[in-house]
Formats: sequence, C-alpha cells, structure tokens
Amino acid sequence: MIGYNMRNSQLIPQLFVILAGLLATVTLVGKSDDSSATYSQEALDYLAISNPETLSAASKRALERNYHLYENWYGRFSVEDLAGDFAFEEGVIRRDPSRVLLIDGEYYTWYTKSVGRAVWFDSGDPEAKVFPWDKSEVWYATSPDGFNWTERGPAVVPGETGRYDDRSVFTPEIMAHEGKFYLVYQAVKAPYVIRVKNTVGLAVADSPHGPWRVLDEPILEPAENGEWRGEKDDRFAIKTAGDFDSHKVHDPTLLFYRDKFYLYYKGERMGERKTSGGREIRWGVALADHPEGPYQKSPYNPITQSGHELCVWPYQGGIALIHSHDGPEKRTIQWSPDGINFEIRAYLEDDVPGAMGLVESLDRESHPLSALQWGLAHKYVVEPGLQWWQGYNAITRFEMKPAHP
Ligand code: AAL
Repeated sequence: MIGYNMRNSQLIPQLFVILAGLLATVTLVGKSDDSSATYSQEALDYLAISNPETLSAASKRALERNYHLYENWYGRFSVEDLAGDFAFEEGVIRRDPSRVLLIDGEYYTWYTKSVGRAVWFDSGDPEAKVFPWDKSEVWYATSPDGFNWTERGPAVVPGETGRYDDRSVFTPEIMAHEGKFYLVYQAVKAPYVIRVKNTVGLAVADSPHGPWRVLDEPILEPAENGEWRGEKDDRFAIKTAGDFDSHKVHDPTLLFYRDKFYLYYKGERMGERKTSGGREIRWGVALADHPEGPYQKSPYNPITQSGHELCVWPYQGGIALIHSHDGPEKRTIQWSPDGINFEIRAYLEDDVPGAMGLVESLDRESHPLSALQWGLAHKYVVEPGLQWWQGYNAITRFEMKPAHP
C-alpha cells in the first residue's frame, strides 16, 4: 500500500516499480501463450513436431511433460519362481516381501506368513480367516544368492487379546538405521470385519534376528473423518467419505530422508469409488524426527492419485516411485525432487510385479532403473474356479531390463 502521507519524491520511484511489475507480467503472459517459443528444437525433433505453430493437444501434452527427456526410465519386468523355502507350498501364504537387506554376505527379507485358505466375510464365524493376510505373522528368511531362501522363523506375531494387533500383523517393511532395525507393518484388531480400520505397528531390534520390541501403540491410523451409513458391514455405504485414508492405512514403508523419517503408505477411503484407472487408491506420507515417532501426516497428502503396494527409493537427491495397479497413473514410474511432488517419468506396458521389495545394497544412482535390477515380489496361485482370496501366495523374484541400459 502506498501511504496517504507519502511525499511526491517518494511516490515517483514507487509508481515506477509498480508499472515495471505490471509490464513484466503482461510480457510473461504473452510469452506463455506462444508455446512454440518456449520449447527447444531438440524437444520438437524428438517428438516429431514439424509445425510448432499448430500443436495438437497430444503434442502440447508431450512438450509440457518433457517426454523427450525420459527414455532412460522405460524398461520391462520379468518374474521368476524362487527355490528353497520360497518355492510355492500348497496351503501356505507367503506374500508382501519387504526390501532386501544385505548383512554379512547374506540377503534378508521379512514377509507375511499364514496357513490355510481364506473364506471371506460371510461365514458367520468371527474366527474364520477372511483374507489371505488375515491371521498372519511377520516372518523372515535369508539367502546367500537371492534365489535360494531359508525361512528363519517369526519376527513379530499378533499381540495379546485386546491390543491393536491382536488379530493379524502383515505386509512388513524394514529399515536399518544407525545399528538398529525397524519393522513397520499393518496391524488388525479383532474382529476382522469389512469395515475394520487397520493401523500401522512398529517393532525395533538390535539384530536382524531380533528379539523385536513392539511399540504399545500404533504409529499411524486412518483419518478420523468420514461416516458410515447404517449398521450393515458394507464399506460402500457412507454418509461422508472423509480423507483419502479414512478407511485403511496400508503398505507402510519407512525411509530416512533429509534428516527425517518418511513413512510412506497407501490410503483407502471409506465408500471407495472407481476412477478412470480403476480403484481409487492414493498414497500419503507421514514424517517424524525419530524413527519411533510421533508421525505427522503431511499436509500435502495425498501425494499420489494412483498406486497399490508401496515401492519408493532414493534417487538423485529425490525419491522415485513405481505404481503397479489402480488409478489413472497405474503402471508408471515417477520421481520427485522432494519426496512429495511426483511427476511421471515412464509408462510401463507390462503388469508390474505385485508388492515389490527392492534390494537396498544395489547401486541406485548410476541409472534411473538401477535400483530395480532385481528384487522380490509375490504371486497368486489360485486353482481354477476359485476366487482370488481362496488362493495362496508365493514370493517370487523380479528383474527389470532398461530399454536404454
Ligand atoms: C496388499 C497390500 C496390503 C493389503 C493387502 C495385504 O496388496 O496392499 O497388504 O492390506 O493387499
């Protein structure tokens, strides 16, 4: 504001600054309207745009999204079965492998383990297993070569009756930090009904073999806004939907990044709807100064508009991610300079392996896809005629071959 008592000698330079500002604004707007002026000849050549004065919507989009810069982010996945205790075993569920740590020459992974077929929610028996990951424990296994795995036993099991994790603990991720090991995982308290709101638990150990100290309280919970409609156990019947994570907080993944602990997770919303890319699934992040919390959900959440199981890794000072299924940006690889603001780098044509666990010890910086050279995933084995939840799961190995190594 220009003060009413300002003398003329002061007023003239002020007006000059304001006029110059207005002129600059008009010039900028003019430039951005003329899109051909903003793009390099290299971009136009790469995208085969010979007439930059007449850009189609697709050409504009390609230029705006810098498609000419990201060919190195494109590659193809392959998946193979594993040996030893990770060979498929009828009646046993091994799924959602964590990242792989290399410790004293041995690879380690943590995963969901349970036995027996799931029967879904309508059996009338509150003790019946409702999903493949219900009534599960977090187990770990080791391998000298990443192919042949030996199961070592349970790391974290459900807590005593009445605790937040008394029904099932599953979908773990591991973080090694300053000599300690942190397991984050999903927890469900009984009864496991369709509307159950799960939480995220955390356990700490000095050795990958444990013993694991489980925190008394969860470190993350669904948003508290959102209201069910009626008493029937129906996740689609809502009065209000609430935030993107009002129903579930899934697939927790912990990273130490920029002096903070970033807890990435997948949110599911009450009354889930469909999008142009399928199920509405989004990811969020919660930050803490200490690995045990407290974790504060980012005000930028949701930080994605797609994705299923979490897969994030540090790359070139930022964070990269891969979306497998669900949402308009499914099967994309993305990168953010800050762990929050992700942009699409590549669109994949194959199914992305389910629940990828990346190998921490791989070189991650020499190529955008070097973090994905190999890792663990899971597959479903479902007999013909059965529903997906009646099947079993086995842990598999994936490899990614970049189109431009
Ligand atoms: C997976 C993950 C979470 C879900 C279930 C087990 O694909 O998203 O882990 O809870 O399915």
